[in-house]
Amino acid sequence: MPDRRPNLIYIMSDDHAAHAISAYGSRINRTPHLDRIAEGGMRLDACFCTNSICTPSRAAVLTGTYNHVNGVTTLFTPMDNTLDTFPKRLQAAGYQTALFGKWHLGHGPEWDPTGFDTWRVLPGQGHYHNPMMIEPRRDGRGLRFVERGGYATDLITQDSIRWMERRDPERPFALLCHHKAPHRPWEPSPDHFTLYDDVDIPEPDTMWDDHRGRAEVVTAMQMRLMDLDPVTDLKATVPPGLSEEDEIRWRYQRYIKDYLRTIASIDDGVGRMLDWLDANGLSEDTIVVYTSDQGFFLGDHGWFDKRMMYEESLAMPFLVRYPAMIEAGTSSEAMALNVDFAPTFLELAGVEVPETVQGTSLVPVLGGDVPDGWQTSMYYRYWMHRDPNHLVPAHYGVRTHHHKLIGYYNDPLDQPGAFGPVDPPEWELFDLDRDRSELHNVIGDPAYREVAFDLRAELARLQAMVGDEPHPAADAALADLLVAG
Ligand SMILES: [Ca+2]
Repeated sequence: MPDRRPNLIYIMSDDHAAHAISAYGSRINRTPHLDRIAEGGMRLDACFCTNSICTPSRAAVLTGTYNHVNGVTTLFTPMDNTLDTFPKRLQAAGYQTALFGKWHLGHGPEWDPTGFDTWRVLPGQGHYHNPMMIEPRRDGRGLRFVERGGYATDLITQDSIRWMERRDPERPFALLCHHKAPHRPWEPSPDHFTLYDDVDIPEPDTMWDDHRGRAEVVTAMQMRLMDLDPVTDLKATVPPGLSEEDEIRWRYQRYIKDYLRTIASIDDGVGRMLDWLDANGLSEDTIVVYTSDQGFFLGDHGWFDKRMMYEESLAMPFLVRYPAMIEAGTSSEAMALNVDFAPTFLELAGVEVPETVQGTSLVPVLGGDVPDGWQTSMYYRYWMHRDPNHLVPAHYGVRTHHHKLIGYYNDPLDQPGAFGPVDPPEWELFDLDRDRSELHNVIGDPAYREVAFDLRAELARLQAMVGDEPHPAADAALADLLVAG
C-alpha cells in the first residue's frame, strides 16, 4: 500500500512583507505565482511572528515554542540542535525530509541542521551571487563546502526540485525551501536587473510619518531611509544637490526596486515548483505553504528593516494550498502565530504533537472553522536592545484584533547582541480599528484608560501562560501612567 499521508512543501523567504505580495493587495508589485497558492487555497490575514527577527522566528517555527523557552532570543543565540522540531518528528514518522537555503540558526556540531535526510544551506546570511553552501559529507564525517555558480534563489529552487525528483515516490516528503531573498542587501538576479527601470514605485502612505507622540526610543532608531548605506544598500552614489526630501524619495526608489527585484526571482522559483507538482500529479496531495520569517518596513513610517511590533514588521504572510482539505480562494481573520506552524504540520501529517509545543494547531482554521475560544490576542517580545546597527529598543507587548499595547522596557538584560544603556521604560497604545497605521499613541489619553487596564491584564495573562515574566520597572511605569491618567 502506498503511503498516502500528505507531502509538505514549506517555502519560507527572509524579510518578505505581506504588503509586497499581490494576493495581499500589494500596491507596489505583482507576484502571480505566490498568488496561485492563495487562489488554490487560503490566505491568513492575521498571522504574526512572536519576535520579528530572523534567527528567533526560525526557532519558533521549527520548535513551536517561544524564544524565552527555546533560548533563541537574538541573532547571537544559535538553536540547540537537540531540541524537538517538526522536521525531526516527521522524519521519525517515516517522512523523507530535506532543507535547502538559509538556516541561520548556527553552525557547528551543536547547531547544524538536524532532522533532515538531506540538507544544503548557506553559511550565516550567505551571498546572493555564486554563493558558498554547506552540506554534510556523504561518508558522514563532518561537512563540506560547495562553491555554487549562479543566483542563490535559483539554486535553492533547483536543489529543491532535484531532491523531489530523486525522492522515494512510495513515501511522503517534507521539503523546507528557505530562500535568502529578499534580505538586505537586496541584490537582484541579472534576469531582473532592469525590472521597474521605467516606473516610479508608489510611496507608502506613512513614509513621511514624523513619529510625533511615539516613545522617545522609537524616534531614535536608525532604520530611516537616510540610514541606508549608499554603497552596500543602494549600490549608487547619492546624486549631488538633492534636498533632503528629494534624497529620501530617491533612496526609497533605489531601495524598494532592488527589494522587489529579488522577490521576482522568488516568485519565478515558486512557479517552477508548482509547475513541477502539476506535471508530476502531486498538487492534490501536497500541502504548499508560502511564508516569511517576519514582515518588513517598505518605507512605512520612513523606515526599512523589521524588529518592531508595529504591523508591517509583526505580520507574516501565510498562504497555504492543500486541495484535499482547504477550500480554494478563501481567507481567514483568525489569529495565527509562528509557534502554531509546527503543531499544524504535525497534525496534518497525522503525527502526535509533543507536549513541549506551545503553539496551537491551525487545522480547524484551515478547514474553514474558527473554534469557540480561539486565540484573540498574542504575545510578542524583542530582546536585542540597541543593537549597534539599528538601535531598536527591547520591548514586549500584546496585540488583540482591536488594540496593541507595547512596553519598551529598554534593558539589554545580558542578552547576547543586546547593548546598554538601560533607558527609562516607555509605553505605547494603539487603537487598530481607528488607526491601523499606528500613527497615534493613545497611552496618555484618558478615554483609553480602561482599554489600557484590560490590556495590561491580558499581557500579564499571556506572559504567565507562556512562562515569561514582566519587566518590573516597565510594569511599574505602566501602573504609574494608568494611575496618573
Ligand atoms: Ca528575516
